[in-house]
Amino acid sequence: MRVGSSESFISRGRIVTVAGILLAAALMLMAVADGARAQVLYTESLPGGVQRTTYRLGPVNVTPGQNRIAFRPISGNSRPNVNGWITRIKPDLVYKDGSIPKSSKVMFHHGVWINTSTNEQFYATGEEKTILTLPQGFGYRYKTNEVWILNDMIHNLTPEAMQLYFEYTIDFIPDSAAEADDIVRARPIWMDVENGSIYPVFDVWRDSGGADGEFTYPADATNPYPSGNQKNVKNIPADGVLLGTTGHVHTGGLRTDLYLRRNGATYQGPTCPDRISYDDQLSPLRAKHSKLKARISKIKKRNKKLSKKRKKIARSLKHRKNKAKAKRQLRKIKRQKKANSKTIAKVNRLKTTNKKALDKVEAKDKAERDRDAACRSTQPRVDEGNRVHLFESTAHYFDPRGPISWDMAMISTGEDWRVKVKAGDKLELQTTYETKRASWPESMGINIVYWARDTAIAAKSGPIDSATANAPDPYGTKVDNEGVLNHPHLAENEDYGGETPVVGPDPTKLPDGAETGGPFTISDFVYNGADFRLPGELGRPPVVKQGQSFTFKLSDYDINNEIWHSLTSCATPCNKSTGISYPIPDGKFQFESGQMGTGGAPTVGYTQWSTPKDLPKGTYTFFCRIHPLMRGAFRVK
Ligand SMILES: [Cu+2]
Repeated sequence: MRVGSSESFISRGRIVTVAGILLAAALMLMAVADGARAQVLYTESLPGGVQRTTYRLGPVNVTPGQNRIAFRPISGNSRPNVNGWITRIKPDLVYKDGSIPKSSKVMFHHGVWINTSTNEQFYATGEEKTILTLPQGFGYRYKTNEVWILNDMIHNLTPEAMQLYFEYTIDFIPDSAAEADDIVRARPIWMDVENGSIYPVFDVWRDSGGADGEFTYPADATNPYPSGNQKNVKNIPADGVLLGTTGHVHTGGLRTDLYLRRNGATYQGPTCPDRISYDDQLSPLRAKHSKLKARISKIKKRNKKLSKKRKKIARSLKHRKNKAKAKRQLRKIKRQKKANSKTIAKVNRLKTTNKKALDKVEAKDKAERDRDAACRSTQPRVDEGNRVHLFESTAHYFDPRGPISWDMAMISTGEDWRVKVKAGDKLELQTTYETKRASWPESMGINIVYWARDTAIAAKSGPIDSATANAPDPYGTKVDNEGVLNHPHLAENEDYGGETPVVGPDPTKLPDGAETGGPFTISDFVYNGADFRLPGELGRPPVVKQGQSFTFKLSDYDINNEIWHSLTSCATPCNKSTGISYPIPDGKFQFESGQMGTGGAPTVGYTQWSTPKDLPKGTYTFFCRIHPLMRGAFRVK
């Protein structure tokens, strides 16, 4: 990992408690300039007493290049106007005419729906646009007198200002509907590997983690929780049943894994018969096989030598004085070769016999291993003593280039996923990112887990569905299953980039620019003095001698207008078209400035940054993670 000269980049996370977040939210509410007026767009009646209503919140005046965390009230007009039950929420971010912007232009980076009356973060979505669907018969309790706040982050990747609206569809069963009596109260548990932070991120560096090219947080992190507080763990406060969950990861993310720990619990499931080991039979057969093989090749080598010797003698036969002696030698070689060939044939027969025996035992061994694996795949995965695996929420990438883009959806638990839990149980979350392709700064790992207390289930007037009634103990029955895709491919993600026309020439082929390390000022979405998109001499990479660094700073305009930028190394030439999966942080030599800016998350708190001094000679390309259209280059000589 290589980061620049500013130490604070590593420890920039501002840690606050949930109460702190709510206080910050209340303070920022006063500062929200955007009117939070909403419209009810349309509403329809579905079976089961469900009203499906689409609301709008906005307009939101999105400033050029913004990547800002905001808190805004979700007023009475933009949510149900009677008490009842929420069973589904589907999010979007739209233009005034209802069309959805391309993800390569503007992204709904995060949206967290906070109920400050109950202290619950009950719904969250990000670029992956997760839809919350509670299982049939369960609902999130809603009252008109509660205070709702939307904590959102709209990421404008372009220099253009725009007006957008949050648009979301809520399925709702009003208390007046007969079906409302039968709804069981479902509650959210916010699981987050960096829980408690207003901007709960961690950095993933290329080639970090395991040899498998994966980095798991917190397991693979060095000292992830210095305060000793296991942020990725939450207590279950009462006996109940888990109902469903979906993960949230950023680009590069592969999955989240949800676990449960119960003090003193051990594996209680059906046991698989011990695997029969064939090692005692296999090892002598394998040893014999390689020994015989070695013996054959040794004799073959000897024969080759003899052939060479024979040829040499035969060639020189004319000139020899003692022809008889030479002929004797030739006859002797012939005899030796013949004897060797005989030995080879004999050893080969032994080898064949042995190989047959070996194949037989190997087939038995494989069958036994397969049987054992198949049996174990039906058992709960209990590790580290009492930690049992509950669900893997996999990131499914539609992007043909793989896990490097936002063209993805998470795998959610299926309709029948249920887990019986007890008061005092602990949920634990971890998340895994790929580390072969690139670095992934500012990553997240979050799951909202919905559950119902046993008391709420018992209070239900109607019959309980069989999945809930028979919710299995995770130590006795395997509960993790394949799950279901949260949503299909979304058209707004079809702008991958990485193609021609290029945004500028190949900077590695440009002549040297000015001999200076700056400071270079970033303004108007240009790395002035080091931006290879500029024409002619202006676009030539600046040069320093090895051991020196380049310094970049934000313009006063950008600082004042909260236009934050990064310098993130990308693989040369880094000059292809901009899209949701190009460029990515895949520079051969990694450097990363962090999100330069001030005023708290998501910025690093400084506005000037210098490149590492240990850059090897060469031409380096970089881009801005916030505005990937920005590209720059410099050269070390
Ligand atoms: Cu930028």
